[in-house]
Amino acid sequence: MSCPISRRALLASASALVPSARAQSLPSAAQMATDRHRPQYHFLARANWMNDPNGPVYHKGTYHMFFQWGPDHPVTPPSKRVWGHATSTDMVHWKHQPIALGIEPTGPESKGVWSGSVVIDNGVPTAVYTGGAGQHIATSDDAMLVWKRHSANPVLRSPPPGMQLSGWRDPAVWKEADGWYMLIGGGYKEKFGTALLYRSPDLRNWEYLHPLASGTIEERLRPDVTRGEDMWECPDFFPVGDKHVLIASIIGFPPNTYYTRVPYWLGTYKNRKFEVERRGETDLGWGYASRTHLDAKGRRICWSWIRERRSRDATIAAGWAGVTSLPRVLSLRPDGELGIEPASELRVLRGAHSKARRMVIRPDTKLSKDMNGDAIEIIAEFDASSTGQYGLALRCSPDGQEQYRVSYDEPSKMLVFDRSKSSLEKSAAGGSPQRRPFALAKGEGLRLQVFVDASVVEVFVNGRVCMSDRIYPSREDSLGTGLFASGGTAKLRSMDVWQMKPVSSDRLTSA
Ligand code: DQQ
Repeated sequence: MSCPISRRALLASASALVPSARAQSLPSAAQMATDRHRPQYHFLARANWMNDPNGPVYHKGTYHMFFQWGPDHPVTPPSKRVWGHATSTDMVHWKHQPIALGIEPTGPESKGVWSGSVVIDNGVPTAVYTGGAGQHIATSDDAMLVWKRHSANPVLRSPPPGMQLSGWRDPAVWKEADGWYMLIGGGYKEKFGTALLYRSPDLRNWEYLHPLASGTIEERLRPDVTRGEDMWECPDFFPVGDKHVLIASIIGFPPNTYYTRVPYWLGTYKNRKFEVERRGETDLGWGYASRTHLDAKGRRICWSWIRERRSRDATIAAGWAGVTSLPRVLSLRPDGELGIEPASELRVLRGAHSKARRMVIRPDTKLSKDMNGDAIEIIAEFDASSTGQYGLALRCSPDGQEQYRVSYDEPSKMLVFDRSKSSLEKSAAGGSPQRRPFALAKGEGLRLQVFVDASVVEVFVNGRVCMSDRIYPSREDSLGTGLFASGGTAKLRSMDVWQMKPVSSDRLTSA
């Protein structure tokens, strides 16, 4: 199916590819291309603000990534949000495309185009999303470059009658034998978040069924959480093995003011009811608004928005904000837990390789200079017999004043992510170390798979959890990689480091 392109859509797309007048006082693409905090192999917008991944989908040999983009400014507001678009054949190398869904001159979509999904409806790519207010749909052809909004938008105008909600947005859509199903994220005012289940024969007419889950499951599964918090954003729901997984991004009290966690709940889905059996986190750090899709091999791929952790002024000066995580493969592990691992496609980026084998880790172990870098992948395996606290020091300055630490504290069975010394620039570092419970099974050694990419650190631990963080070392020579240990005897079994190749010549600042 092909859609005629309107004059307005053409203008919107063209202006998206040229910095707007408003953005001209901000850094140029050439400046951003030399910005050492801007990643080399993570997907990110050409410039300005980016947040949630929207409607990632694999269709006819191409991966499409839509995303919340504020094309006019590095922070929002002032920038309104539209659907940016990029395509890839391998989930690693991306090409920016014109805006898919831009701001409308009037109506609810004049305020912004918010999050949602893309499904293929009888061969027709169809976006289902929150358009400023209410749930909207738009259709496209196989290239997904030009989208046509449905004339009856919003196809769903308001929450179920009588429900007092603190939010109602970010539809996730899937197909079952008897039709389309959709979750909309919401929150019972002053109580807890929820994900409301709807059904439709045609993606246009929706019938509300019931909440698939709500914050009360948090209270039941995690005694330390007393309420499900304010609102569940960006829900997602999908099968993994013979189980189902629900994801929500929880924004907390006071209403809608701070992002908290992105838990997943794993359980059994039967007769439109979801019986939760376990919970976990899709990201222990600064990932948010996780969205999933099936890839060419039928694997479930999860993407998250990795937020900035520097001041608003520094963000504006940089001219860009927000990064998309690496593609993460979700699976059901034999032990019943959800597995989270980086997609093997990323190996294509591996360049020069260096390795270390078997050593007792000293308090401050220097490694070969070949392992240094700010665009590297590390796989470090430690002996199961290791005791005390041990781990990796990343982006270290030669004198150790700047460094980021990832470690395991064996006595307390905690993973520790410590950015307190990651930058001498006080507003870009700090925060007490994050400590997250993580128990190794008997005989199980710690395995850290770490991706460092300029200001991004992504850590995968034993294929069971991951964590993303942001760091902004002030010194250009903060490139060292090291090992450290204290309070016990820790042994490294093996460590492999690859220098990673950039995915573009200009840090993805152009098409
Ligand atoms: N961001 C979107 C909302 C969503 C929130 C708008 C989550 O639809 O609830 O950019 O980051």
